[in-house]
Amino acid sequence: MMSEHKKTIILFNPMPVKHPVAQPNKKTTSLQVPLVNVPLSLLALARMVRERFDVRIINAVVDPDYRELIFDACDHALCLAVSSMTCYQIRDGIDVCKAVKEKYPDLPVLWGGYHPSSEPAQTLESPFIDIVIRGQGEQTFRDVVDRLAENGSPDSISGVSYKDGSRILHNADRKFADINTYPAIPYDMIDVERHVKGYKFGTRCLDYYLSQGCASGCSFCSEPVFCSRRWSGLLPERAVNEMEYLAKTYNIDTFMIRDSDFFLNVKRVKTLCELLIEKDLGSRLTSVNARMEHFSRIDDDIISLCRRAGIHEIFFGFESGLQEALDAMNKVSKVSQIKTCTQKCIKHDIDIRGSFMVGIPGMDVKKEVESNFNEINSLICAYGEKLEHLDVLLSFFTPYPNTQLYQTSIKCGLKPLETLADWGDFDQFDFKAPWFPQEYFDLVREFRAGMPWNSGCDFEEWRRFYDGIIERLEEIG
Ligand code: B12
Repeated sequence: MMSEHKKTIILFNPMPVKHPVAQPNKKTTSLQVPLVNVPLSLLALARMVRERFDVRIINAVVDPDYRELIFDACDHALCLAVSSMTCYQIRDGIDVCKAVKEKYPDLPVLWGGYHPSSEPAQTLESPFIDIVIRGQGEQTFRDVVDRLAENGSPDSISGVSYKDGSRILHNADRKFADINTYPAIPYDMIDVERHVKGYKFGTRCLDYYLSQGCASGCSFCSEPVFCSRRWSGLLPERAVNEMEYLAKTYNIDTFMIRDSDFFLNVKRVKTLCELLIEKDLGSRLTSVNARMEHFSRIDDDIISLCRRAGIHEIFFGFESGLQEALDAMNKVSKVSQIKTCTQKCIKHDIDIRGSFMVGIPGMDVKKEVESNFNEINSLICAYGEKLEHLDVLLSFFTPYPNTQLYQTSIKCGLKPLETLADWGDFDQFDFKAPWFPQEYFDLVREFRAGMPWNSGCDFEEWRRFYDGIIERLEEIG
């Protein structure tokens, strides 16, 4: 069927940040947080409806004229579907939907993704949003667009919240699905060249994921709110075939792995690695997420296998050098596991990207800051002159909707965020919690700016800088 006979579905990924913020890593050629990403969320939905609808994928990060593209598609559209995390995407998404609703008041506007899934009722209180799809989107989205195509309402479709006049209704949750039941992510629906980026080990890096969800219950994280600690992984054979296809079709040398809990099933990881070795793709896997309590217990044989299969970099959410903070985050991990993981990675020539945060509500701030500085310094000392093999991200704790630590933050003085727009305008960069004193806040920023990847300093310069910072920390309070 020609596309003009099909109804149009507009899939939109708003800008995640107000201004480009990607900082170059001064020890490698990569950006700290590459903004250009394959819109995996939109492609996951598009694969379910592409046969029957004319699907337009609009990604603000690579389409600077995204507003015009959206308006051009609205005339005969069935719906506008927006994906949003808790960040500036909300503000950009609201602005676009407001403008669209002014011109096309009857065009159904759907929102999905982590933010609307965490706060469905508050999201629907926005006058520019009609339907929220909670959790995994694939099947629910397909059911909703089919219903819209018949001019029906989304009542009884599980996983949906919607407006009926002035009432907001929530249908039952949808069961977490096995991602093997869906077709492959349709990379052919985007211009892949515009999404290929340089990353550390190579020049042609592409985003890919092979599991969804997370089984852990960290109290600061949106993942348990989003998927109720469910997890589903692609069968190893399928994942490896997909990677082989992508590597060959698009000449990809590096896959940036977007899973939240890659090492959850070690037996599966082993099979996957054996298959990757057998295929000999020559591709590297980077940013592979590992939980330190799992990784610190994995046998050396398996880690060596991972390295041979192409795993060159692991991302650890170390989160804190203070045990009380890890406990408050419900991390189920020990500070000592940071060292164990580091030693294992150094032994097997796997780089580390590790993230830490300060500002957890209820902590003794001085102790918290000091422990984090110490732990980061220990990591830097473990790598010495080889700092291009390490990258540390240090941020301030930011409350996310409906998480346990959001509730704790309110008790500790955070003003509740009462509307969708509040979340969109909430400055998550360097969130300054009311319980976090300004002088510590400034010192943490100075420490972060001085870290080798941000300042470009060498190991000796770092040691001098660190001693100076610790002296200043002692003087506070
Ligand atoms: C890639 C990624 C990014 C990319 C951009 C992604 C994008 N959408 O534009 C970048 C690197 C820019 C990014 C940025 C941020 N990210 Co991010 N990111 C991810 C990551 C690793 C993968 C997302 C992904 O593509 N997954 C695969 C797709 C298929 O899954 P999905 O996005 O969940 O989509 C499914 C459902 O959510 C739903 N769905 C999604 N959108 C829509 C839309 C509609 C209409 C429907 C019906 C359904 C639907 O259906 C999809 C299929 O099931 C996730 C963690 C994870 N594993 O998911 C974190 C994650 C989404 N990010 C997160 C956060 C917090 C951020 C930041 C806001 C903060 C930060 N410091 O990281 C920043 C933004 C500001 C900044 N500093 O740049 C949180 C979200 C929490 C929340 N409440 O929003 C996550 C879950 C990580 C975490 N556990 O904390 N991120």
